[in-house]
Amino acid sequence: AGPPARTAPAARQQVPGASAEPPASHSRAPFRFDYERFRRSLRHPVRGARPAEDPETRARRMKIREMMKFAWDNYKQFALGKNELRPLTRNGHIGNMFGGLRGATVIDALDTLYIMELEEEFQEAKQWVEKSFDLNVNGEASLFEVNIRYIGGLLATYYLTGEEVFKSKALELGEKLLPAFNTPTGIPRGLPFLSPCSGMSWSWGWASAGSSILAEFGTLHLEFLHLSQLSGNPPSLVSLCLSQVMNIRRVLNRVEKPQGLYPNFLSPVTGSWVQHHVSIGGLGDSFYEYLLKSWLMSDKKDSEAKKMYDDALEAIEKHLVKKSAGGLTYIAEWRGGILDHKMGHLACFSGGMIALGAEHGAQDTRQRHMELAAEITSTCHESYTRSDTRLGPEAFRFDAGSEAMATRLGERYYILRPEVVESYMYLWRLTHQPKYRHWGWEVVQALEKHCRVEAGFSGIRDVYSSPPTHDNMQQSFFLAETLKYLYLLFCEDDVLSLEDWVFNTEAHPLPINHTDLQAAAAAQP
Ligand code: DMJ
Repeated sequence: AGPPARTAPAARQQVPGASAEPPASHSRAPFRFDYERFRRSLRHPVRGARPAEDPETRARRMKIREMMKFAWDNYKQFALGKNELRPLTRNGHIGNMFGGLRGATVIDALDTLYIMELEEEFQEAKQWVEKSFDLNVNGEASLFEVNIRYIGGLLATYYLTGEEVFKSKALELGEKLLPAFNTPTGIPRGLPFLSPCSGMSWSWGWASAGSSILAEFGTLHLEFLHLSQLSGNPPSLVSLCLSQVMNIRRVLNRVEKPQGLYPNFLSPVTGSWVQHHVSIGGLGDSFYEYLLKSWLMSDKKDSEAKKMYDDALEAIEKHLVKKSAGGLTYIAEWRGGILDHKMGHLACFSGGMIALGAEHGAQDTRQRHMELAAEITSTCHESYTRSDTRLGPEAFRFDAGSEAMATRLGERYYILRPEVVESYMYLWRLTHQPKYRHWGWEVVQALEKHCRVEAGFSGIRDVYSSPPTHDNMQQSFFLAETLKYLYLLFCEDDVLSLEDWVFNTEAHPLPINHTDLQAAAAAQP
């Protein structure tokens, strides 16, 4: 076993339906999460009402549902139980991200199938989880990827359906991730070793493995809070682990931040930054997202998270937000004080995040942040419209005469990523400006034209080349995120309402804790 926890447990936060009392001792009656009470506390029906609606919007939504069915059916036929589908060679891909776990596409697809009311397909996925999802596996896994895809997907499906199997698998898997936190600072290492025997059996390889990544150790809070509360009383290993997740913020608050910015690499041994690379795209992205969403998920009680988000955004606005010669607003990267005028596709999620923060933010910053969010989303749209395929590259630049286009060969690919349509979905919900639906529909058409192949959807190697060459990979996040956000863009606002749910960084919805409504729900028989 690794070293013991180094910090006192942090103050517990609540999730809807959970007991108001922290599980302080083993002698209390066992805790049971009251699912019915949780459902009563939601402000909107999960799949929403369908009033008379514009037939074109409905037809577009149904088209996206058909794309989901096509992606799922092909995965099921050629790759069920593998992590992803290879649609050209019609077989499965396993990869090495999930440490022996299988079925990433099943778990990532579950809640999308449910939301789209693809009932038969949802049952197929559920059956696979019940009969074939094996947690007795060996191997080094990415803590971040297992958390956002597997734990997030299982938790969301439990909250949507109330089916116990999803909760118990999430809790069991959560315990297997705990060895990651056994480091001198409590900042987890990125690659814990999953073992069939015990969650505490692990490799010490981390000691030399270098630094932990901001977006990885900063993207645990939402899921671990829910795991902890669902595991209840007596405290399980997972619930004890929440104190470690809370400790991450303490380490981050202590360490000095250059110009108020958060570099992407931190040593889990010393708790100091390893190098000064700052990015709101890859390596940094979901850290900022989880600060804002932790506050929202706590029904705006977690003021520490909100302050950290506000301070970080202020520093980003001051040092990283730039305008190109052609008038496009973008967020640059920062390397030890020098700007790299590049935006990754991953950074395009920030339009949606900043809009969501603006909607709930202080009066004096609301309009400015909403404008910034709209400008960034528009720049990301430009990165799509400036390509021959109308899909955006992995990274685009604003230097040497270039505007919102990839300049390096290695940055021209598109792997079915969701971030741009994610921002369209938030901007649509928060402004109802028709352009966001138009832009989303452009993406649907481009996906159909360039990424749909005979047996599924594939990423492409060069967005500037039409017809493109395919990469033979249907990523699991295409089903979890890209298609879900597109579908929601053409839904009424009460389908997975932003008043009831926050989306984890893999688009798996987790419920907001409505303290006011909980009391009312508890009072009902
Ligand atoms: C997803 O797994 C998540 O959105 C993550 O936060 C970033 N990368 C992919 C999609 O691009």
